[in-house]
Amino acid sequence: MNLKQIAAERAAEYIQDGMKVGLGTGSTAYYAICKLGERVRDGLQIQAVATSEASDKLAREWGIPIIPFDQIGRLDITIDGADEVDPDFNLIKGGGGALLREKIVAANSDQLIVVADGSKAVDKLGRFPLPVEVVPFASEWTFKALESMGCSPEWRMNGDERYLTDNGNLIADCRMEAIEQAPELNIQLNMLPGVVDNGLFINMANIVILAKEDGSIDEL
Ligand code: ABF
Repeated sequence: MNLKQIAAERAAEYIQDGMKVGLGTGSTAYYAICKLGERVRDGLQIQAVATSEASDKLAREWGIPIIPFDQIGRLDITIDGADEVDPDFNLIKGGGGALLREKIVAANSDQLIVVADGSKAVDKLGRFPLPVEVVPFASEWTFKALESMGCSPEWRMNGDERYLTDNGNLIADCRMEAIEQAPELNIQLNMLPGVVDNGLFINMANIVILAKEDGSIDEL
């Protein structure tokens, strides 16, 4: 079993009958969805919402009941991956492009369980480029505003085209190297009119499950 799978399958043990569950996105969340799918086939009764089209499709293939977000109500637990986790459990997410739905689903959950291999733990956020979701209208204006803030943005590309999120927006990956004041930056970025949201998840994670090289688990 690889490290991502070890962390994800441990998180899946938190899910019990009758729970409403948020399904994350990415290669670690993938294993959590598969494990939950196996358990659903064995009789586990849950309802779920997915944070991306890809996770929605995977969950449906496993027979996990997917409910529209506006009909499911408050979620008990969301299991999702991360690109970086700092000692305060603040996160960078969105390397997979699903940060907006991930943040909405996490905000509507009693608990957010973050699953990752140990390499995602950092002392300070920012080495991983911070994804910022930008509406297409006036996107060059927004890009310049990000530059003026010192964020060093680069448009995420998909071949020759700009990458589009599941919501039809663009992503500017901001190469910050080290983020000194993540809570403040989160607010400043989201105050820019063309920014829909950014990949800083501040005070949102409740439990972090990191699988380490030796196969042991840090459950924090
Ligand atoms: C999602 O998947 C994202 O927020 C994050 O960008 C990514 C983590 O990737 P992986 O689990 O594939 O390493 O959770």
